[in-house]
Amino acid sequence: NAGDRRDRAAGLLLGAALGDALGARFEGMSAVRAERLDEVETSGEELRYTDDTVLTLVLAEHLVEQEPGSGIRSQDLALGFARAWRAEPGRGWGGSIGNVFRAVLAGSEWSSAARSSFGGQGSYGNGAAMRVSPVALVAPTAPEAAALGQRSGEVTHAHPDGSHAAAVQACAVHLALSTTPGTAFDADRFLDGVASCCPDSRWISLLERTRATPRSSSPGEAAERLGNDVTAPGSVPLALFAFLRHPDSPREAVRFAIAAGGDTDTIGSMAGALAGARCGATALPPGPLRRLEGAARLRELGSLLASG
Ligand code: F2R
Ligand code: MG
Ligand code: MG
Ligand code: MG
Repeated sequence: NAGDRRDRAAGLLLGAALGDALGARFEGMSAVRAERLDEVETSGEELRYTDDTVLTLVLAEHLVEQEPGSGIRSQDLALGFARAWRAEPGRGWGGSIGNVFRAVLAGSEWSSAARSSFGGQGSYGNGAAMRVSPVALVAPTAPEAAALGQRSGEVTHAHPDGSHAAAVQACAVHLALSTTPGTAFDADRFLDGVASCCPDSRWISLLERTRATPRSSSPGEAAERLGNDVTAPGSVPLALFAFLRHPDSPREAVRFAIAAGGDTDTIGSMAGALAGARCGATALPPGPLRRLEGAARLRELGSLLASG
Protein backbone atom coordinates (compact mmCIF):
# COMPACT_ATOMS: atom_id res chain seq x y z
CA ASN A 1 0.00 0.00 0.00
CA ALA A 2 0.95 3.68 -0.32
CA GLY A 3 1.88 4.11 3.36
CA ASP A 4 4.19 1.12 3.24
CA ARG A 5 5.82 2.35 0.03
CA ARG A 6 6.41 5.76 1.61
CA ASP A 7 7.93 4.11 4.68
CA ARG A 8 10.29 2.05 2.50
CA ALA A 9 11.25 5.12 0.44
CA ALA A 10 11.96 7.09 3.60
CA GLY A 11 13.85 4.11 5.00
CA LEU A 12 16.03 3.97 1.90
CA LEU A 13 17.05 7.64 2.04
CA LEU A 14 17.24 7.92 5.83
CA GLY A 15 19.12 4.61 6.07
CA ALA A 16 21.67 5.89 3.58
CA ALA A 17 22.14 9.16 5.45
CA LEU A 18 22.29 7.47 8.85
CA GLY A 19 24.99 5.06 7.69
CA ASP A 20 26.95 7.99 6.32
CA ALA A 21 26.60 10.13 9.45
CA LEU A 22 27.31 7.28 11.90
CA GLY A 23 30.32 6.13 9.89
CA ALA A 24 31.72 9.59 9.23
CA ARG A 25 33.97 9.95 12.24
CA PHE A 26 35.62 6.58 11.64
CA GLU A 27 36.45 6.98 7.96
CA GLY A 28 39.98 5.71 7.32
CA MET A 29 40.32 3.71 10.57
CA SER A 30 41.33 0.07 10.20
CA ALA A 31 38.50 -1.31 12.38
CA VAL A 32 35.90 0.12 14.75
CA ARG A 33 35.10 -1.39 18.15
CA ALA A 34 31.48 -1.84 19.23
CA GLU A 35 31.91 0.53 22.20
CA ARG A 36 32.92 3.37 19.86
CA LEU A 37 29.77 2.74 17.83
CA ASP A 38 27.63 2.67 20.99
CA GLU A 39 29.09 6.06 21.97
CA VAL A 40 28.18 7.63 18.64
CA GLU A 41 24.69 6.11 18.67
CA THR A 42 23.90 7.39 22.16
CA SER A 43 25.71 10.74 22.35
CA GLY A 44 23.40 13.76 22.26
CA GLU A 45 25.21 15.38 19.33
CA GLU A 46 23.75 16.10 15.93
CA LEU A 47 24.73 13.41 13.40
CA ARG A 48 26.18 15.33 10.49
CA TYR A 49 26.33 13.72 7.08
CA THR A 50 29.16 13.97 4.52
CA ASP A 51 29.60 14.22 0.74
CA ASP A 52 27.76 10.91 0.30
CA THR A 53 24.47 12.43 1.46
CA VAL A 54 25.12 15.87 -0.06
CA LEU A 55 25.19 14.18 -3.48
CA THR A 56 22.33 11.78 -2.70
CA LEU A 57 20.19 14.85 -1.94
CA VAL A 58 21.21 16.50 -5.23
CA LEU A 59 20.27 13.35 -7.18
CA ALA A 60 16.98 12.95 -5.30
CA GLU A 61 16.04 16.60 -6.00
CA HIS A 62 16.98 16.11 -9.66
CA LEU A 63 14.70 13.07 -9.91
CA VAL A 64 11.83 14.94 -8.21
CA GLU A 65 12.09 17.76 -10.75
CA GLN A 66 12.20 15.63 -13.88
CA GLU A 67 9.21 14.66 -15.99
CA PRO A 68 8.20 11.05 -15.28
CA GLY A 69 10.12 8.67 -17.55
CA SER A 70 12.43 11.35 -18.91
CA GLY A 71 15.62 9.88 -17.44
CA ILE A 72 18.55 11.99 -16.34
CA ARG A 73 19.58 15.37 -17.68
CA SER A 74 23.31 14.74 -17.44
CA GLN A 75 24.65 18.28 -17.73
CA ASP A 76 22.13 19.66 -15.19
CA LEU A 77 22.93 16.82 -12.83
CA ALA A 78 26.69 17.39 -13.18
CA LEU A 79 26.15 21.09 -12.46
CA GLY A 80 23.99 20.27 -9.44
CA PHE A 81 26.72 18.04 -8.00
CA ALA A 82 29.42 20.61 -8.74
CA ARG A 83 27.48 23.48 -7.12
CA ALA A 84 26.90 21.40 -4.00
CA TRP A 85 30.66 20.65 -3.84
CA ARG A 86 31.45 24.36 -4.17
CA ALA A 87 28.83 25.31 -1.54
CA GLU A 88 29.93 22.75 1.07
CA PRO A 89 33.69 22.27 0.95
CA GLY A 90 33.89 20.81 4.47
CA ARG A 91 31.98 17.57 3.77
CA GLY A 92 34.97 15.19 3.32
CA TRP A 93 35.14 14.97 -0.47
CA GLY A 94 37.12 12.41 -2.48
CA GLY A 95 40.71 13.25 -3.33
CA SER A 96 40.24 13.90 -7.05
CA ILE A 97 36.55 14.45 -7.67
CA GLY A 98 36.98 18.20 -7.15
CA ASN A 99 38.83 18.36 -10.48
CA VAL A 100 35.76 17.02 -12.27
CA PHE A 101 33.46 19.49 -10.49
CA ARG A 102 35.83 22.40 -11.17
CA ALA A 103 35.82 21.58 -14.89
CA VAL A 104 32.01 21.44 -14.99
CA LEU A 105 31.74 24.78 -13.18
CA ALA A 106 34.20 26.24 -15.71
CA GLY A 107 31.86 25.26 -18.54
CA SER A 108 33.09 21.84 -19.66
CA GLU A 109 30.59 19.31 -20.89
CA TRP A 110 30.03 16.57 -18.28
CA SER A 111 31.54 13.78 -20.39
CA SER A 112 34.84 15.53 -20.98
CA ALA A 113 34.99 16.73 -17.35
CA ALA A 114 34.48 13.14 -16.13
CA ARG A 115 37.22 11.87 -18.46
CA SER A 116 39.65 14.55 -17.35
CA SER A 117 40.65 12.78 -14.12
CA PHE A 118 43.29 10.09 -13.75
CA GLY A 119 45.01 10.77 -17.03
CA GLY A 120 41.87 10.30 -19.10
CA GLN A 121 40.77 7.01 -17.44
CA GLY A 122 38.21 8.63 -15.22
CA SER A 123 37.52 7.79 -11.58
CA TYR A 124 36.71 4.39 -10.17
CA GLY A 125 36.08 5.86 -6.73
CA ASN A 126 32.88 4.81 -4.98
CA GLY A 127 31.35 8.29 -5.32
CA ALA A 128 28.88 7.27 -8.04
CA ALA A 129 27.62 4.23 -6.09
CA MET A 130 27.40 6.05 -2.74
CA ARG A 131 24.81 8.56 -4.03
CA VAL A 132 22.76 6.36 -6.36
CA SER A 133 20.03 4.93 -4.09
CA PRO A 134 17.20 7.37 -5.01
CA VAL A 135 17.11 6.10 -8.62
CA ALA A 136 15.63 2.86 -7.26
CA LEU A 137 12.53 4.84 -6.29
CA VAL A 138 11.77 6.08 -9.81
CA ALA A 139 12.81 3.09 -11.96
CA PRO A 140 9.94 0.67 -12.64
CA THR A 141 12.16 -2.45 -12.71
CA ALA A 142 15.55 -3.54 -11.39
CA PRO A 143 17.20 -3.55 -14.86
CA GLU A 144 15.88 -0.03 -15.44
CA ALA A 145 17.26 1.00 -12.04
CA ALA A 146 20.64 -0.36 -13.14
CA ALA A 147 20.50 1.56 -16.42
CA LEU A 148 19.51 4.80 -14.69
CA GLY A 149 22.16 4.23 -12.02
CA GLN A 150 24.76 3.75 -14.75
CA ARG A 151 23.75 7.02 -16.42
CA SER A 152 23.79 8.95 -13.15
CA GLY A 153 27.22 7.49 -12.38
CA GLU A 154 28.84 8.31 -15.72
CA VAL A 155 28.16 11.97 -15.10
CA THR A 156 31.27 12.07 -12.87
CA HIS A 157 32.83 8.59 -12.97
CA ALA A 158 34.03 7.80 -16.49
CA HIS A 159 35.94 4.65 -15.51
CA PRO A 160 33.65 1.63 -16.02
CA ASP A 161 34.46 0.27 -12.55
CA GLY A 162 33.07 3.48 -11.07
CA SER A 163 29.91 3.79 -13.18
CA HIS A 164 29.07 0.07 -13.18
CA ALA A 165 29.20 0.16 -9.39
CA ALA A 166 26.36 2.67 -9.48
CA ALA A 167 24.37 0.30 -11.72
CA VAL A 168 24.98 -2.59 -9.32
CA GLN A 169 24.04 -0.64 -6.19
CA ALA A 170 20.94 0.88 -7.86
CA CYS A 171 19.74 -2.55 -8.95
CA ALA A 172 20.44 -3.99 -5.49
CA VAL A 173 18.46 -1.24 -3.76
CA HIS A 174 15.56 -1.76 -6.17
CA LEU A 175 15.55 -5.50 -5.40
CA ALA A 176 15.74 -4.78 -1.64
CA LEU A 177 12.67 -2.54 -2.00
CA SER A 178 10.77 -5.37 -3.64
CA THR A 179 11.49 -7.95 -0.92
CA THR A 180 8.98 -8.40 1.89
CA PRO A 181 10.28 -7.53 5.35
CA GLY A 182 9.50 -10.05 8.03
CA THR A 183 9.65 -12.93 5.54
CA ALA A 184 12.76 -15.05 5.00
CA PHE A 185 15.38 -13.24 2.96
CA ASP A 186 16.85 -15.34 0.15
CA ALA A 187 20.42 -14.09 -0.30
CA ASP A 188 21.14 -16.30 -3.33
CA ARG A 189 18.03 -15.13 -5.12
CA PHE A 190 18.93 -11.52 -4.32
CA LEU A 191 22.47 -11.92 -5.69
CA ASP A 192 21.13 -13.69 -8.80
CA GLY A 193 18.86 -10.69 -9.35
CA VAL A 194 21.74 -8.24 -9.00
CA ALA A 195 23.91 -10.35 -11.34
CA SER A 196 21.18 -10.41 -13.96
CA CYS A 197 21.32 -6.58 -14.14
CA CYS A 198 25.09 -6.61 -14.08
CA PRO A 199 26.92 -4.67 -16.71
CA ASP A 200 30.10 -6.75 -16.96
CA SER A 201 32.08 -9.80 -16.00
CA ARG A 202 34.23 -7.95 -13.45
CA TRP A 203 31.16 -7.18 -11.36
CA ILE A 204 29.77 -10.69 -11.86
CA SER A 205 32.96 -12.05 -10.30
CA LEU A 206 32.82 -9.52 -7.44
CA LEU A 207 29.24 -10.66 -6.76
CA GLU A 208 30.37 -14.29 -6.79
CA ARG A 209 33.10 -13.46 -4.28
CA THR A 210 30.45 -11.80 -2.10
CA ARG A 211 28.25 -14.91 -2.35
CA ALA A 212 31.19 -17.17 -1.46
CA THR A 213 32.12 -15.19 1.65
CA PRO A 214 30.96 -17.24 4.65
CA ARG A 215 27.83 -15.64 6.09
CA SER A 216 29.32 -16.08 9.58
CA SER A 217 32.36 -13.87 8.75
CA SER A 218 33.25 -11.14 11.22
CA PRO A 219 33.45 -7.57 9.92
CA GLY A 220 37.25 -7.85 9.80
CA GLU A 221 37.15 -11.13 7.88
CA ALA A 222 34.63 -9.74 5.42
CA ALA A 223 36.80 -6.65 4.85
CA GLU A 224 39.83 -8.86 4.30
CA ARG A 225 38.03 -10.80 1.57
CA LEU A 226 35.99 -8.06 -0.06
CA GLY A 227 37.94 -4.85 0.62
CA ASN A 228 36.88 -1.71 2.50
CA ASP A 229 38.46 1.17 0.62
CA VAL A 230 37.31 4.26 -1.33
CA THR A 231 37.33 2.49 -4.70
CA ALA A 232 34.04 1.16 -6.06
CA PRO A 233 35.14 -2.49 -6.49
CA GLY A 234 36.74 -2.30 -3.02
CA SER A 235 33.57 -1.17 -1.20
CA VAL A 236 30.27 -2.07 -2.90
CA PRO A 237 30.74 -5.84 -2.27
CA LEU A 238 31.25 -5.25 1.48
CA ALA A 239 28.12 -3.07 1.65
CA LEU A 240 26.14 -5.83 -0.07
CA PHE A 241 27.59 -8.37 2.33
CA ALA A 242 26.64 -6.28 5.39
CA PHE A 243 23.06 -6.26 4.11
CA LEU A 244 23.07 -10.01 3.37
CA ARG A 245 24.38 -10.56 6.88
CA HIS A 246 21.65 -8.45 8.56
CA PRO A 247 18.78 -8.05 6.07
CA ASP A 248 16.18 -7.47 8.78
CA SER A 249 18.06 -4.93 10.87
CA PRO A 250 19.24 -1.66 9.36
CA ARG A 251 21.01 -0.89 12.64
CA GLU A 252 23.01 -4.14 12.57
CA ALA A 253 23.75 -3.90 8.84
CA VAL A 254 25.18 -0.41 9.31
CA ARG A 255 27.10 -1.39 12.45
CA PHE A 256 28.63 -4.37 10.61
CA ALA A 257 29.69 -2.13 7.71
CA ILE A 258 31.26 0.46 10.01
CA ALA A 259 32.94 -2.11 12.28
CA ALA A 260 34.82 -3.38 9.20
CA GLY A 261 36.71 -0.07 9.06
CA GLY A 262 38.10 1.70 5.99
CA ASP A 263 35.56 3.77 4.08
CA THR A 264 33.09 3.54 6.95
CA ASP A 265 30.75 6.41 6.03
CA THR A 266 30.31 5.22 2.46
CA ILE A 267 30.05 1.48 3.11
CA GLY A 268 27.72 2.27 6.05
CA SER A 269 25.63 4.46 3.78
CA MET A 270 25.30 1.88 1.00
CA ALA A 271 24.41 -0.87 3.53
CA GLY A 272 21.94 1.51 5.22
CA ALA A 273 20.20 2.25 1.91
CA LEU A 274 19.75 -1.48 1.23
CA ALA A 275 18.48 -2.43 4.69
CA GLY A 276 16.39 0.75 4.98
CA ALA A 277 14.74 -0.03 1.63
CA ARG A 278 13.77 -3.52 2.78
CA CYS A 279 12.75 -2.69 6.35
CA GLY A 280 11.44 0.89 6.10
CA ALA A 281 11.99 4.00 8.20
CA THR A 282 10.01 2.54 11.10
CA ALA A 283 12.80 -0.06 11.50
CA LEU A 284 15.58 2.55 11.80
CA PRO A 285 17.02 3.20 15.28
CA PRO A 286 14.91 6.08 16.66
CA GLY A 287 17.56 7.79 18.82
CA PRO A 288 20.12 8.33 16.03
CA LEU A 289 17.32 9.16 13.58
CA ARG A 290 16.17 12.05 15.79
CA ARG A 291 19.68 13.50 15.73
CA LEU A 292 20.24 13.07 11.98
CA GLU A 293 20.92 16.25 10.04
CA GLY A 294 18.45 16.80 7.18
CA ALA A 295 16.10 14.01 8.24
CA ALA A 296 12.90 15.97 7.52
CA ARG A 297 13.94 16.78 3.95
CA LEU A 298 15.08 13.22 3.29
CA ARG A 299 11.73 11.90 4.50
CA GLU A 300 9.89 14.42 2.32
CA LEU A 301 11.95 13.50 -0.75
CA GLY A 302 11.21 9.84 -0.10
CA SER A 303 7.47 10.62 -0.12
CA LEU A 304 7.72 12.68 -3.30
CA LEU A 305 9.70 10.01 -5.14
CA ALA A 306 7.51 7.18 -3.87
CA SER A 307 4.34 8.87 -5.12
CA GLY A 308 5.81 10.28 -8.37
N1 F2R B 1 37.60 10.55 0.14
C1 F2R B 1 36.97 10.46 1.17
N2 F2R B 1 37.60 10.36 2.36
C2 F2R B 1 39.01 10.18 2.50
C3 F2R B 1 39.67 11.51 2.65
C4 F2R B 1 39.06 12.33 3.76
C5 F2R B 1 39.80 13.66 3.92
N3 F2R B 1 39.41 14.55 2.83
C6 F2R B 1 41.28 13.44 3.97
O1 F2R B 1 41.95 13.76 2.97
O2 F2R B 1 41.75 12.99 5.03
N4 F2R B 1 35.62 10.44 1.25
C7 F2R B 1 34.74 10.54 0.13
O3 F2R B 1 35.39 10.04 -1.03
C8 F2R B 1 34.85 8.79 -1.45
C9 F2R B 1 34.15 8.99 -2.75
O4 F2R B 1 35.14 9.30 -3.70
P1 F2R B 1 34.82 9.83 -5.16
O5 F2R B 1 33.76 10.85 -5.07
O6 F2R B 1 34.60 8.68 -6.05
O7 F2R B 1 36.18 10.59 -5.46
P2 F2R B 1 37.49 10.27 -6.35
O8 F2R B 1 38.52 11.21 -5.88
O9 F2R B 1 37.14 10.32 -7.79
O10 F2R B 1 37.89 8.75 -5.99
C10 F2R B 1 38.29 8.39 -4.69
C11 F2R B 1 39.69 7.80 -4.68
O11 F2R B 1 39.73 6.58 -5.40
C12 F2R B 1 41.02 6.42 -6.02
N5 F2R B 1 40.83 6.34 -7.48
C13 F2R B 1 39.68 6.57 -8.17
N6 F2R B 1 39.87 6.42 -9.49
C14 F2R B 1 41.16 6.09 -9.68
C15 F2R B 1 41.95 5.80 -10.83
N7 F2R B 1 41.44 5.82 -12.09
N8 F2R B 1 43.26 5.49 -10.63
C16 F2R B 1 43.79 5.46 -9.37
N9 F2R B 1 43.08 5.72 -8.24
C17 F2R B 1 41.78 6.03 -8.39
C18 F2R B 1 41.82 7.66 -5.62
O12 F2R B 1 42.53 7.37 -4.46
C19 F2R B 1 40.73 8.68 -5.36
O13 F2R B 1 41.14 9.74 -4.51
C20 F2R B 1 33.90 8.38 -0.37
O14 F2R B 1 34.57 7.61 0.60
C21 F2R B 1 33.48 9.68 0.25
O15 F2R B 1 33.07 9.52 1.58
MG1 MG C 1 31.80 10.78 2.76
MG1 MG D 1 12.87 -5.86 10.71
MG1 MG E 1 33.61 7.68 2.46
